[in-house]
Amino acid sequence: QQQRAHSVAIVGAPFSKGQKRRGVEHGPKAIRDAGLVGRLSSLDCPVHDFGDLNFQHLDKDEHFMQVPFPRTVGRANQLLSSAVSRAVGAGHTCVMLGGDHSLAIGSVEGHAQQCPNLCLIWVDAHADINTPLTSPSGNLHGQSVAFLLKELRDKMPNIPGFSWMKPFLSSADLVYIGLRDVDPGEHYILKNLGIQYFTMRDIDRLGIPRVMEVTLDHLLGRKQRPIHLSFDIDAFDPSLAPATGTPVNGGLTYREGIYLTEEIHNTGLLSVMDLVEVNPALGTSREAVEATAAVAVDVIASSLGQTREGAHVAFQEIPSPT
Ligand code: NNH
Ligand code: MN
Ligand code: MN
Ligand code: MN
Repeated sequence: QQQRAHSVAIVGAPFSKGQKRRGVEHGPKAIRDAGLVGRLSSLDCPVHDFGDLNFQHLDKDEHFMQVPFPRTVGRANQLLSSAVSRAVGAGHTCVMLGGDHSLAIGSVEGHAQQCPNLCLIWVDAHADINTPLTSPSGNLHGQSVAFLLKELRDKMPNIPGFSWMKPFLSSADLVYIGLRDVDPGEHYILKNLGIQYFTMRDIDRLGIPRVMEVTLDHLLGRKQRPIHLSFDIDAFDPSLAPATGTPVNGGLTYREGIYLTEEIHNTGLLSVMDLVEVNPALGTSREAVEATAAVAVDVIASSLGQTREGAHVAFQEIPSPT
């Protein structure tokens, strides 16, 4: 169905300390350079570009267990949380450009301040649900969801830098799409909490239309509520989106990704979207980086109402000659 175009706020989050590869902090610039603002303006959404947040690196930020830069990541997310909360509070649909996926902690938390009944769709090759005790890498971008879930409260140690937030999300209000690289501890958590997830195998078996039907019914079947879409670009196949830190073969096709986001737009309930893990330093060529950023722009535009069918915004009738 056709929805009224909401105003869109863009929040750039140039941050990379949730993982070990530098360069992902240049993601917001790469996505903007690929023409994001122009594309959204042509959808007749008023666009408010809030610019990029200014994150500080904290000195004296020792490892906590295996986790690098906990205070720096915690502080960055606190800043992002208030920016997202402000944007949503002002009535905008918010688009957060990462940066690495640890930023979803602050983005979802800030969204929840305004919309405590939100639900979360996590599109990713990875589940990002390690705790510091299960994580094989220590990296916080692989642990974001564990910070959000009430059910994992007793399994999370007190990580320095995160005392400003408490877990608030129920595992029933989360669906994963695109998984294909899940760590053993993560698999146990997914099964133990009974989380709804669709791996790439599930997409092969069911097809993306059925996956979206079940996803949206699971989250919205009982009651309509705001959607938070957290989209990791590595959900796509590396042939489409090579410029990312942890590519995994066998990802979403372009058409699956666009169908997924069209369906989310059609709910009329998208409230905040993250687009993360575009790393311009990792493409093998300038073309590879530009292709990755272009896919990111397409997925954002599609989430916000760009359709493959077209749209007759500028026409009330078929123009007649003379
Ligand atoms: N699961 C791995 C970890 O915890 C990899 C996470 N990397 C990601 N997640 N890119 O989306 O470190
Ligand atoms: Mn719309
Ligand atoms: Mn991720
Ligand atoms: Mn990922």
